[in-house]
Amino acid sequence: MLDKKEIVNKRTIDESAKPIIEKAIDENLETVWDRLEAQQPQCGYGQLGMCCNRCAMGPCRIDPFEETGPKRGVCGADANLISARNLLDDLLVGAAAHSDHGREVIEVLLKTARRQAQGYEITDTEKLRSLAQEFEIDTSKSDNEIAEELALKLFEEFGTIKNSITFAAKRAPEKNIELWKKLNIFPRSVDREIVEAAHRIHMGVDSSYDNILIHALRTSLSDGWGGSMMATEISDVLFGTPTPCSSYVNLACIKEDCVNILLHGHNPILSEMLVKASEEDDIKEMAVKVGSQGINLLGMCCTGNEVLMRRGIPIAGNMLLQELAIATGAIELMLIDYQCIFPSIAKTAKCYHTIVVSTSEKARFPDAKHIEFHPDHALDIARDIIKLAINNFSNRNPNRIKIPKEPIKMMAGFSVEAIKTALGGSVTPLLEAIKSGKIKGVVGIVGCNNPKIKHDFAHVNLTKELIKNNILVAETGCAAIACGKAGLLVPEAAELAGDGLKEIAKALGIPPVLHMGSCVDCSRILVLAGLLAKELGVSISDLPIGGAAPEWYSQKAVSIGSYFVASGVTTVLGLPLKIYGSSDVLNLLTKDLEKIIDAKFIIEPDPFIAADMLIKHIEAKRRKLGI
Ligand code: BF8
Repeated sequence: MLDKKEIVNKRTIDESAKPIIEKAIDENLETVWDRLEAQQPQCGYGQLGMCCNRCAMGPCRIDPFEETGPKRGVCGADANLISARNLLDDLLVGAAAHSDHGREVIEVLLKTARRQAQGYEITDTEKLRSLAQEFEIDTSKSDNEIAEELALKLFEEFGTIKNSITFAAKRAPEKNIELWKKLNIFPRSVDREIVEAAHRIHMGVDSSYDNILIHALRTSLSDGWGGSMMATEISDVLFGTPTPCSSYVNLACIKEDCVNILLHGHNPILSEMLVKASEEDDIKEMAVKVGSQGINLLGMCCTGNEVLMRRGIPIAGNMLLQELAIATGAIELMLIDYQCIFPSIAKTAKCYHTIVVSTSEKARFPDAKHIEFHPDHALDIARDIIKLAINNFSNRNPNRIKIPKEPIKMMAGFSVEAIKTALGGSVTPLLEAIKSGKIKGVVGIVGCNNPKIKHDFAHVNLTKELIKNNILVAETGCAAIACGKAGLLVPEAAELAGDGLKEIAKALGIPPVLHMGSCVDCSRILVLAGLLAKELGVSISDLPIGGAAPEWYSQKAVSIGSYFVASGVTTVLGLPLKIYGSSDVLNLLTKDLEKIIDAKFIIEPDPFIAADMLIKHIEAKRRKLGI
């Protein structure tokens, strides 16, 4: 039986989380770690990807190891088909989540252009016009006219008329496009690939596991070069393209003397309005009148990343900290939109005074107060939500407040545009540094937390090992937040890097680990890789780069990992895909794929071994390029 300290140390390396995990244990608050424990042992068939609950002849399960166990489901599907269908199911859900988020941002762009959205404006007109050029829109028109036409054209990226995703056609290197066309995985449109994926996994449709997995790659490309990329680009148009900024991270960003509002979820369209409303004088006065020192907006997960990189709003933590933030007893209101929000979060909040406000019509949560978001009166909605938080300040129980000390400083905002600016206007100096060997390569570390892995341990240790070996790290999502908390996202962290990377980071005054945004902003990593490959005249798969999702949990991460691989970026996953019941599927994704697309998945839970593998992979790519 472990004592409290041992339990805490087993769960996390985040010093700001440790005292709050202790508090949660003392207060008998159920958290994600307790629920994981209650699920033990988890279903072995599920872990191997060997159960199928797709139709009413089932549920069926395959026993791949026991000789006498069933080898086919009632419909006749074998282990290969069941695991491939399950994987595509996960992937298409993740791609849909990113892309539906993207569509909502485009809807706001259209309403903004038509002056039907309250509080929004076009912030980055330069990006608007450069996107207009990519979409062959006449740029002599007004910003609003361009924005309207662009929004309508982007909607067609979801449809079936054009049959070609524009960003994939225009931004990917020629060699990638050729290969995608040869393999018939060039993404036709966002909705088409996702709907077709859902169709293929219906009983009696695609019954060939490799054909299903090939379509999985195409679906993922429609996310990375389609839905996610549109979410990124149009968020930049509306709210500004991120530039390097400094802020703070961890649970110590919660302020005892302020009205604390936590912005949790993914889409910046409402949280941006909360930031705006919180700056209004009458709102500020109202907060002071209830005895607080003001309003303290805080981010969490990817909504947090969005407002961090554009507004410098401090970020309280990554996915596993959502319950702990509430357990500090000092959060007046948690605003949620969608994705990565525990379904039980409002139940958790009931143990404290925190009000959870759900805002999306498509994401209702039991026990949460629902205030539906509509862009046509977004600012009014934001004001109402802030007032609700202010009026809740007096309901705190001062005896139950515990806030850790020492927020950690971090830098964010490294969009591709910002990286180019830091390098003097192009990616050429980065390529020169790579050619000279000062920077050996680049690894994108992305994705989530997962209670099956000690919180932040894999992110932080993988990152440290890579920068020590002169590999520049680009991060998004909860990975970026983890490394922010570990003090790796400040220029001073260059001291932890190898000599070459240290020299360059110091000369530019940047951290050796670049925060590139939220999870939809993994598309920024694709754009950067595309630019590097185009400049060298090679395919993305020829570059000395890699990807990693060391603590992934979500279906979105399955899609991201897959579009990295489909784009030519070999990617390490810290937790296994649910494919181990089928040696054919496992072999295809972790070995044979390399022969087809020159990239593959590596499954490796140990971050030190994973670092070693990525370093070797990068060295091999360098040798092949002759650098
Ligand atoms: O989209 S990294 S836990 S918060 S899924 Fe979720 Fe994973 Fe965090 Fe952002 Ni991405």
